[in-house]
Amino acid sequence: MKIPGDLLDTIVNSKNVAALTGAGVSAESGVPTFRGEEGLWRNFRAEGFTTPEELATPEAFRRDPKLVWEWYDWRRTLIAPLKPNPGHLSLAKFEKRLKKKEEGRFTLVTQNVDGLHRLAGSADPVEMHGNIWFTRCVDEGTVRENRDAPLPQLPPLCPDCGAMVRPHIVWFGESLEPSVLERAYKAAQEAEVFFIIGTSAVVQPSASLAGIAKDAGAMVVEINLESTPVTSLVDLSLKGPSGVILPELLKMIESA
Ligand code: BV8
Repeated sequence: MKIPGDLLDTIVNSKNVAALTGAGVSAESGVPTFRGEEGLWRNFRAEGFTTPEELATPEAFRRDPKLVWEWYDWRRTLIAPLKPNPGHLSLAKFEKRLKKKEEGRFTLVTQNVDGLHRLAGSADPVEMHGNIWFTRCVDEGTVRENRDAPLPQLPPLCPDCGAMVRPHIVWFGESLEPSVLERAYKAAQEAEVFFIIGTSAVVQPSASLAGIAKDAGAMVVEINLESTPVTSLVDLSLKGPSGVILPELLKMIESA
């Protein structure tokens, strides 16, 4: 993998780094992406819904909570045995390495809900779209971790009040938690180097983070199999699987 010397120096000497990841980072762990050929949006057929993108909405949940839970239960059961791949692990190692530097900061912002960054050792990922292993009571709002896969009952009920619980996930048309958004914007505005990895960069507001980082003076690096709507604004575009590129990049940084 070739990286121009000046760009590599910037990465090696940076003290404040942020990364935004998408489903592509988990693809090599076996987690289906959303929009690819094998993507989730194509391979889950449910009568009455043309695309799963319609399933990931509060309207769908109001209309047919059992069906929406069948989709999430299917995904949870699929990803439960899966492990972080070298891409996740390299990001966790990079974070630890940076934090050893004086004033070193690394913020991992992810659109992924699979929890694999945490499993890989990332300390405190900003989970923009929530986490598939957490549920939220529709009445009390209580958030609980629940790793039953498959779930014994669909839809699952709140153990306290008996109301239905929903996935603790941000659906289309729902606003992201303000505190989560604030952390993500701050990370993009303050980063010296901003990585955007394994995302089709179509979902807002996550997709706007690369432009915010760029406008704030960061060097932006994209890692993806293909070009995306942000490729034209990045300083460095590394084409290939993140599970191969990230370990190689980390080796170059460590031996620089
Ligand atoms: C909101 C559900 C305020 C949970 C998800 C402004 C402009 C236009 C539209 C909007 C806008 N603001 C808001 C919207 C509407 C909407 C939106 O963005 N729509 C898009 C589709 C146009 N946004 C929202 O509704 C957001 N809310 O903004 O609130 C508001 C409220 C009301 C009205 C307006 C505004 C909420 C967004 C969250 C939605 N929830 N998921 C779930 O079940 O997961 S988003 C869904 O897509 C996933 O969560 C996923 O995280 C996300 C992004 O997908 P990617 O991660 O990028 O995955 P994808 O498959 O698309 O791409 C994979 C990429 O990896 C590809 O590029 C591929 O090449 C690459 N790849 C594959 N393998 C590898 C690889 N790369 C490297 N290595 C590999 N091995």
